[in-house]
Amino acid sequence: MGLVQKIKEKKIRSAVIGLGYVGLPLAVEFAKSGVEVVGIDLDKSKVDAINRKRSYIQDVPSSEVAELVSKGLLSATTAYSALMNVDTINICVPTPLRKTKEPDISFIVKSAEQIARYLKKGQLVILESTTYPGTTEEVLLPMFEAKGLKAGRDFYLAFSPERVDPGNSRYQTKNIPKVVGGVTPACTEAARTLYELAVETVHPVSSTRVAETVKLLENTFRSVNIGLVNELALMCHKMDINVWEVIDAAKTKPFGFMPFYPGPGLGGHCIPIDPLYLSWKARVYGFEARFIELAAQINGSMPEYVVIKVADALNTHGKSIKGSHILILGVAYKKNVSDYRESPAFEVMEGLLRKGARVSYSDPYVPSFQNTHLKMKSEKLAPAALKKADAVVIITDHDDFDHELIVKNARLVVDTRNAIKARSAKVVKL
Ligand code: SAJ
Repeated sequence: MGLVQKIKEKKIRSAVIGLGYVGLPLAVEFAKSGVEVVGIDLDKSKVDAINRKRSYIQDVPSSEVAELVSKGLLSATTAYSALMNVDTINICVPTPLRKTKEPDISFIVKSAEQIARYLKKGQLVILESTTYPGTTEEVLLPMFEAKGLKAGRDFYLAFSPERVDPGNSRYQTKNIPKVVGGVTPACTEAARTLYELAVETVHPVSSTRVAETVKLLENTFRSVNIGLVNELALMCHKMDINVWEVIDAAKTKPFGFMPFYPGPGLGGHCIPIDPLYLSWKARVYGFEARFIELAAQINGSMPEYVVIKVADALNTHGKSIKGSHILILGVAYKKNVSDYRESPAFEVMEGLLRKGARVSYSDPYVPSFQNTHLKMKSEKLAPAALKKADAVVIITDHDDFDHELIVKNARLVVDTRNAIKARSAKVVKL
């Protein structure tokens, strides 16, 4: 029986490499469809948690993991040798940037090296990690065909961008349309058949390169539009126009407009990074992706702009940053999440500290953090903490923040998210 038929009859075993916010939900969806899934991760604590029927991902209930593990439909291991006994393999590993702002696909390569060791006829490999166009066919394909196997004939190889949005209760793995492109039509068909077991809508495209580029367009679209409104905010400040009022009015247009909002910078592990994968590859072809680079520059300049706004606001109170105590509200990279990767809050804090300020923070989602330059604990957001600060800076507008308490007790508020709706002389907007 061919692989496509085996998939249709669910007579397959599947592996998911990388059990993070993408891999674990995907493994659970495949297992819920009735397929036996083995998760592979280098992190033994993740592997142990799953085998002990516990989830560590906000969007995956432990009850689901427990039920699937009890039924023998889900297990986890650190041993790549598990790849010998599976029919399909999904790669869901991180793709960060190097310090040089160049793509770091080392996690993909390490996974592919392990897959190549065990690759055999009839297997399907799908890369999901966000990466530059060409990765699947220029990096993975040669590694797999080096064994003498031929893609599309002996094994199948495809790319399918992950679209997981952590914390999004409306859109989860099952109901987010899945784009998929194979090295050959037979590869696309095999990958499409697999996803149709677990995902409501599958959208096949003609190649892996198209599928790789789809994801980068989606996130570059956000980065460039955020850069546009950040530049608009800088312009409106110069012209003494309320940019927030402008955007709120513009979004009354029922078609042809999508609101984005200025902010203290671009955080997270997608939007600041994905567009640079695209511009890096374009440069290899001698093409300068100017929109992407300009957006990255503007978005990257926002933390420093916030520091200037704080200095100007303190100045109106006859104070300098030097010697002032500044309370930062919110260090997560966006509202209502605990993830603080690439958060602009840290650049703002470091900018203030360099100018001689004393800095503390309060974030109900981040009890403490440590990164290369800073190690701090969150303060409880109480009147005393607000009163003792010379300035309070809202960096992340968590819904949990009590705006009345803040405005009542703070001496000065720099609001970079337009979180405070009530008009107040002590609130300065971005
Ligand atoms: N941001 C702004 N202004 C905006 C929107 C976002 O300054 O108008 C900032 C956020 O504060 C954050 C950064 O940009 O620091 C990224 O925010 P985001 O809303 O794009 O959220 P992410 O990074 O979680 O993006 C993810 C992406 N999902 C995937 O890559 C699968 C993105 O494609 C989603 O559209 C986005 O979630 C979403 O809509 O929540």
